[in-house]
Amino acid sequence: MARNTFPAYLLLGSNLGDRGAQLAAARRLLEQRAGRLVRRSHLYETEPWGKTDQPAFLNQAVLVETPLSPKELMAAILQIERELGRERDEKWEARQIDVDILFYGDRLVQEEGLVIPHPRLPERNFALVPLMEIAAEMIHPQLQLTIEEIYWDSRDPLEVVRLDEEFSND
Ligand code: PH2
Ligand code: MG
Ligand code: MG
Repeated sequence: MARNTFPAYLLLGSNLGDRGAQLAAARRLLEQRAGRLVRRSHLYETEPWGKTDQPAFLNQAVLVETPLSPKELMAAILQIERELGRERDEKWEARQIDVDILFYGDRLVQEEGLVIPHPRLPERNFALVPLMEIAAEMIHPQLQLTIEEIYWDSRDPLEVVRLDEEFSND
């Protein structure tokens, strides 16, 4: 019998090494371990948010239909990040790969090390713009606004540039 699955919206990011290849590797491993990747945005080149003296990021939003619980999904993500060479040092340091859970259906999760929906989403165009491409009408379960409306309210000035299909690595 097929297990129930849940729609998890993830944001992939990389600003060290071969950024496009690392995002592609993360998508492959997510598909193998977390569930079917049913939607994905274009890649976006984004100015670094928070700690600004670091290289530009590539970011991408994806939708995974996952049978995993939020905790299991987070564990799978941490393992994938480790395998792709991520070393966790300082907060917001440059990284080969970062995979953040933005939404897990309309579930609210507040645990040590895992808060869903992602609390900083409304302040971050590098997440809102890719997510808007695949889920503009989705309603944020706490804010009761669509992703598009949250983006209209965003005051983040940083630039987010959509790349052409040919940069997508597959
Ligand atoms: N991730 C961060 C901090 N800053 N800036 C951009 N443009 N893209 C990111 O993915 C990003 C960031 C923390 O994870
Ligand atoms: Mg992050
Ligand atoms: Mg992260």
